[in-house]
Amino acid sequence: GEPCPPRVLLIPSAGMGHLVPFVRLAAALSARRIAVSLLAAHPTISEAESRLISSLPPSLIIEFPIAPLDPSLFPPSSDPFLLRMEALRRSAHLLPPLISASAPVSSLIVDISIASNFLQVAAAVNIPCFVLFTSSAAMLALCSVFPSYSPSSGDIDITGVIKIPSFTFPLPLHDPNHFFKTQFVANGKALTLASGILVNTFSALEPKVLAALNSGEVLPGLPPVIPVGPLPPARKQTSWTSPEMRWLDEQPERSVIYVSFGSRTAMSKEQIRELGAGLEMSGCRFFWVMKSKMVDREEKGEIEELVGEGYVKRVEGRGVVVMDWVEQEVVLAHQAVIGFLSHCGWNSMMEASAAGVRVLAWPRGGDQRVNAAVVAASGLGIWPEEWVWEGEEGVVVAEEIAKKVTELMVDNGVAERVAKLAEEAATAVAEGGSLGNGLALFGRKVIV
Ligand code: BUP
Repeated sequence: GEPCPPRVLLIPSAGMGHLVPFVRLAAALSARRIAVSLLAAHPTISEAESRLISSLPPSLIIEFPIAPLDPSLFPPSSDPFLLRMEALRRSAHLLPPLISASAPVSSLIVDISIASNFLQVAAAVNIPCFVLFTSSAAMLALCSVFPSYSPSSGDIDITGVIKIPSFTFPLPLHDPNHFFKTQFVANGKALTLASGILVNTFSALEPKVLAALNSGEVLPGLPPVIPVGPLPPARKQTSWTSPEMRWLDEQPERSVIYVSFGSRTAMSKEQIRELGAGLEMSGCRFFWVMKSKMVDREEKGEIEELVGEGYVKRVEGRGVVVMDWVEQEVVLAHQAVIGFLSHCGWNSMMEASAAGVRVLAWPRGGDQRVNAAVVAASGLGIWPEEWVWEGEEGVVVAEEIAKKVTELMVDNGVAERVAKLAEEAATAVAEGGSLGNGLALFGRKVIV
């Protein structure tokens, strides 16, 4: 029969924060008649990833038989998502035999968190390899310059472009022995091997950094940095419904604050109680996705065991609490939602800017403080910098949470700025915008 057309092989990393943007990119490429396959390693760490992969056409998936890690080399309490990333990164040598067994592959797009070894392997077999950077351009700047950073340098200051205070770095970067630091440095060093770096952001949100990444001011020798954000949802989910969505339908326009800390940030019981009390105290309507375990497979608790007996009844009508997966992009796009109390996972920030929803930033770890700084600088929202972060003792008390939630609701400056950003986000993904242009540029570089 007909020979298979060459495909772009997409190589996502562990966790929904990485899988979701890859699925969106796959849809955006397919819509432009670029054939794609998606590499998947089983079993996934979370149930949510497994469900998302199962919902895709099986013909899209290529199974990746990764090499297991030697657990004795890692601290027993290590984050399972980070361990999986390390296992994926170290399995790059298994790719060439897999590729020669499948349809011809024109190019690779690999997740930044596992990029280093894949970039080297791709160079060895002469296949163009792109990186999908799933976090902010600000984080890309940090990733680019960090390999030459020494702790005595203090804050990173790229004159006239961006300042990245060292207190905002992902915590393990301060620990010389942490394997995340080794990963991060290896990935940063390998960036110059990439044919291009696709970033899920848009120029109106991070204009200076994006320009400086492309002019060589951040790191000379970086390949083209191509903004493709905010990557739109892979499918229209207008039909998604649940009791919470029906509740949302009954709320006044732009009156509800959505509260979620992403797919892998657990919150202590003590902090959950303060947050619950704070939301109640604020008097605002709220939609709260509660999470007390890092991996969803372990989430078995009862809402009231965590937030206190009688809570759900007391806030009835004014607030809902769920301990389940919700279609966040649909919630954020709902007319009743005005604000988002968020950990600042980057996908969440892309969804908030596309929906014109203002953000109260409460970064909890990882890249989230760097992202929160983008939120504050761009006017997408506000960031109380002193709120408790990874590895710190204490809680943010109810009064403080109530005060900031109220502040966010009445902030007219932020309201104006967020509306403008939403317009810019729509332009970026519309016909003739940066998403289409970026993918066209990508296509020209890889297809014959
Ligand atoms: Br929780 C949750 N529904 O209930 P982030 C998350 N999401 O659709 P994270 C839902 O998962 P990293 C839920 O819309 C976003 O696309 C959400 O990614 C979706 O945060 C994604 O925002 C979560 O980047 O990942 O999960 O902490 O650590 O990689 O930032």
